[in-house]
Amino acid sequence: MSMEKQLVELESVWNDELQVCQSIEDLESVRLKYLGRKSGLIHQLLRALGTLDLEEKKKFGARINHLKQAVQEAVEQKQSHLSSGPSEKTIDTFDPTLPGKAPNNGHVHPITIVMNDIIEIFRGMGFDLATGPEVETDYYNFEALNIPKDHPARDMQDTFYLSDDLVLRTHTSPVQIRVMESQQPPIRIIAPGKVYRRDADVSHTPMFHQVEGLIVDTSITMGNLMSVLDQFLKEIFSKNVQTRFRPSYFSFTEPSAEVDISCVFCSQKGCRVCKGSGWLEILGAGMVDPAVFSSVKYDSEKFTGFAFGLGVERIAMLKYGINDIRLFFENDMRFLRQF
Ligand code: 2NL
Repeated sequence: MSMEKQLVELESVWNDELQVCQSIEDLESVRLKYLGRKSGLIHQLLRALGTLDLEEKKKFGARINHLKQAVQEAVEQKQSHLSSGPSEKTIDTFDPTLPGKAPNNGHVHPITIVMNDIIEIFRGMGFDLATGPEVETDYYNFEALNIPKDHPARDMQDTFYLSDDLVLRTHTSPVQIRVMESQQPPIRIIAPGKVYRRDADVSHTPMFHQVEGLIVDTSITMGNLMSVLDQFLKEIFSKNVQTRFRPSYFSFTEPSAEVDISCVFCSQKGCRVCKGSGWLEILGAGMVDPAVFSSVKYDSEKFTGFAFGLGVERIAMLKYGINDIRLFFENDMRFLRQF
């Protein structure tokens, strides 16, 4: 191609190429294409001058230098334009009326909600809160509660042993033993907290939450136990639920009872959840066994008391209609967001 043709071509396209640059990077590649030392198009033309005669050298040399200067100036101008503030494209497409990204708000875990509800109901009845260690000795977790060495509750299958003498507490009863050891009746406490058992399926997790309650005074009766638990269950579920007390056995209470509520899913017509019985088992309770009073050196001729224990996850599952306890601990936001 002749020098004339090449020059005309460059003169006609360089400015268009420069103007469409959107970024410093675009601009740099255009700059290299025209002004690059080794293979830039303008330097190629300058080198080609050597093959021309003197007249043409002068004529084209002046035009090429003129072009080079124009490109240099335009590149510098474009450069300062691109590096100062947002490009025209950004301004065109920025829409301040679009909604922003909403952050995830933190909120209270469903187990904490139900735990707080339970605590509030018992506080309303005059119970004080008591807490204690999650790592317990064999004595506080079992021995003081009249759970003998060969009792199935002590089985390695149910209990996390940390050593011969230390366990992860399997219930919050040891908290109540510690309170009774340190003060005389009257006692009216609830002991909420985490407990641990070697168990895992749709209704058991290795860690779960329990609330135990204890009243000790002169002349506490089974009637007191029944009225306190009846009132609690009506407050936590609905004033329409019925309660039922069935005889049971725990080594730390005598007599002992298992407490049921009328099924909250089928109003006692019989359904899958209550297995057609119309009743749901909800907690265990009883009159404190004299053997427990003797562990804490209370005079069981003078004092009587009642105690109960309930699982917070079980109550939350029944309140919210959840059929798999593990959902509480998977931290799937789609589940947790619903509460
Ligand atoms: C259950 C229900 C229960 C207790 C816990 C208790 C605590 C002391 C003395 C006597 Cl310090 N009893 N707690 C009583 C009855 C039931 O838990 O289903 N447990 C297996």
